[in-house]
Amino acid sequence: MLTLYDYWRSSAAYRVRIALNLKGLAYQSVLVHLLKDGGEQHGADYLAINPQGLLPLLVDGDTRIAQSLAILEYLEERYPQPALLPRDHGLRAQIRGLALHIACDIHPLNNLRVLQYLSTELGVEAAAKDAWYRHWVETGLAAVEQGLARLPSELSLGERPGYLEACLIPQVYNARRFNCDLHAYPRILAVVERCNSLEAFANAAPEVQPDAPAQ
Ligand SMILES: N[C@@H](CCC(=O)N[C@@H](CS)C(=O)NCC(=O)O)C(=O)O
Repeated sequence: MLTLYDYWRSSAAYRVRIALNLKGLAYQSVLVHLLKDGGEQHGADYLAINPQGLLPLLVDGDTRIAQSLAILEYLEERYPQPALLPRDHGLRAQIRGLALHIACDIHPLNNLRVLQYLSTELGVEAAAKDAWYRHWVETGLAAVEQGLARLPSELSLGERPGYLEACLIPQVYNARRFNCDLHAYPRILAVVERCNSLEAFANAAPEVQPDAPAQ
């Protein structure tokens, strides 16, 4: 049985939940609360299994993997069907490039510890912090929007979503949470609407996770 160290609002863990669901892989969750008692990710118990102190972490037997994209790559190699990436090498690289832009150039500027550092260590006011957040999300998604225009189909696997959508949908979830202006990204919005109507995405959504607060 696969084990995912997870938190309902972690968008990096949300990527992995989507990928697991798309592949039809059952998993059990170990919930790590990112806010309680200063954040359980900083506790000795969690650091002993993931010194990076971040979610997600996937455990598959003796294999323990940190970093959501490393996890997606592992799942793709270890459990190849159904595939998350297309067969064409050029297209695979293009898709990875877009996913990496989300995971390495947008998300890390706005993750919890960065936002906490801005306010608690640097004294950045809430309005300025929100502006910072929106700036990096909106400029990053503008590039993703252009990248989507260069793909041969609306979804990255033709009629199916995969690796790219597993990264994009959580990033848009975050963008909406922070009231980013998304009207200039019609391609992204169309992809989000299609994906969110699918079970694999609906079941990975933050608000339906076991540790999400009651609505
Ligand atoms: N590059 C990492 C990012 C992981 C990450 O930032 N995780 C966040 C939740 S989305 C986290 O654990 N934050 C805890 C913190 O910032 O203290 C990945 O893709 O897995």
